[in-house]
Amino acid sequence: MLEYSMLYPRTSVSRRTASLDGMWKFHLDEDASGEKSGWAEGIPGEERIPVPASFQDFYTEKDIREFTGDVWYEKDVFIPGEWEGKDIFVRFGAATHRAVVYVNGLKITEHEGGFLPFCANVTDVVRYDASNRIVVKVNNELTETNIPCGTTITLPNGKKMNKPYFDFFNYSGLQRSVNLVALPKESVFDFDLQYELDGDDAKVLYSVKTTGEHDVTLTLFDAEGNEAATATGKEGVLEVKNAHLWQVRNAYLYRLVIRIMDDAQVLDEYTQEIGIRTVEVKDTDILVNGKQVYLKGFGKHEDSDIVGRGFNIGVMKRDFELMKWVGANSFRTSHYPYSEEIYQMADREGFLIIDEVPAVGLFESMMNFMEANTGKKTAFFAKETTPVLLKAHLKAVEEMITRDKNHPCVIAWSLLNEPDTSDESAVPYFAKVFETALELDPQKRPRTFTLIMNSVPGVCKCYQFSDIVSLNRYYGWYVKGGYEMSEAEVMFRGEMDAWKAMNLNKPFIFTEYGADTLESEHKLPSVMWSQEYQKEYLDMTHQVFDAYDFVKGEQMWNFADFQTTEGILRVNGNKKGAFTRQRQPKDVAYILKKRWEELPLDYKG
Ligand code: CKU
Repeated sequence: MLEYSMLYPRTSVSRRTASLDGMWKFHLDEDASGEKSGWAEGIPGEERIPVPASFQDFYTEKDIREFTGDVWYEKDVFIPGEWEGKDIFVRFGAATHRAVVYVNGLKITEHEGGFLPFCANVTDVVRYDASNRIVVKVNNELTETNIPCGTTITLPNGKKMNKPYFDFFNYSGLQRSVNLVALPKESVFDFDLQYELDGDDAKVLYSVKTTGEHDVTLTLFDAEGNEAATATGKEGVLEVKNAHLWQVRNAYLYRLVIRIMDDAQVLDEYTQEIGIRTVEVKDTDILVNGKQVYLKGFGKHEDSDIVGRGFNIGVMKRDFELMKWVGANSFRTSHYPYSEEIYQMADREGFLIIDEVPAVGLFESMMNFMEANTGKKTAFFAKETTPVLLKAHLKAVEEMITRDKNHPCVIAWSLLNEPDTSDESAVPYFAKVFETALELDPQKRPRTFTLIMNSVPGVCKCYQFSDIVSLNRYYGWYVKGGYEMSEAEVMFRGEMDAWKAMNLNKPFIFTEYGADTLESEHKLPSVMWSQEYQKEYLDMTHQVFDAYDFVKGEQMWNFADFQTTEGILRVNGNKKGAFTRQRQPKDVAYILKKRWEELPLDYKG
């Protein structure tokens, strides 16, 4: 069991929350001397920075944008006297990639992994009706023993630099909301839900974990606020008559209220919106509520101007409006679990999410796919340090599933993105990751990982672990682009025929396909990088999808242009977006809109 509850912070009769978002003091620690210099008690200077946000894109100095090492944040917070007697936590939505938290000068906790929440239990150190100082040291170095993978070098001038093994800018800092949370001594710690549909009715099988011995009661309210079911006991069943199902792009949310009772007294109350729906894979179908669904959508990023990877509520809203406009019904949280608010919105809007753990870069070098066809022998999982990486990976899987398991929008777990699967050493690693996810998920959702371009039949040693086989394919871009596109199509069909011949009896989806396209470039006839070429590339690729019955979904790379490390393959970022980074459509968005509005939800069903 995790040390602290992953439940989203909410105020109720028994719970209090206070947002700590806003301006925080900020300082770079160029020579990693913060602790020695007493920064745990307070950081020097008067610089202030917004939270949540990546720290990189506010400043005009390149040394700040590229800064690799420790950055320190500080905020003084007043803790009300009425909270005395409760358990007090500082909850971080995420700190990228690792953090140490000090409160009133004392070290309280540390956390490894930059995309999942953690809490500092400060009950024993806070001063009530007084100001308390929170200081956080955040470190953004990349290693091969934590996810996402990369390395950190020191330049001859003494400055450190990140070398990601992945294709997105190493944004970091306090990129998600920070909350102060007060919980009663006896509180709801976690809960699990499973669904069974029975004609018009549904059963919600539940189990609740609390920090004490008192009994719990559950009440389910429908969207009008009427009571739909009740139950008592830490484990049991909510019987819902004439259940309204949560459907794709037609969501219905119930409100679940969990109470810990001491006779008539409510010791704790926690409320969450839930959706009644089932998910399963059967033969080559993905079924939601027993009905076939075809996935249409994107691989996304949390990425926007100025705030970088910082959660931005306005960008979230715009992204959902664009996804609805273009006729999408799903997205993958490439390449890390996103901010919790995004899942809440997907629950409400009826989008399907493939939830991805930050296991990206498990293949040396960022442009690994450029080497993929050179025949170079690689064995990422045969390193001496692999057991350390696996431990961090499993912990992230546990945190992600615990955090996200009760969202109806989450229909599958993506456990790795484009790992090196060409060597046998990957097999035991995959076995452990896939088995752990199955154990942890009460709903036993389908598991997948995305296959890099050279993970083809005969090479990939790990596709058998996937319940849904997810392919990232760039025939016509990284392979045989431009005037050789017809040859790309032949190769693409060749690969698909090979998968077909294997008769895996599993659904296949495309989790990536795309072509870099500059919004400024138009050219007739097309050239690579022009808007015309992106359309031709998509048309060819879609024709191949349509030719294979076992292909049950398409998520284009990428929803929008996004920032990457600078280099000769990227023009100020990855430009494969259907939309620009400012969320305006490229021409191709209209092609997608036409196609996706025409394709029925049960396409190929
Ligand atoms: C994307 C084999 C392709 C790997 N894929 C990963 C993703 O993060 C990249 O942005 C490729 C790309 O090259 O656009």
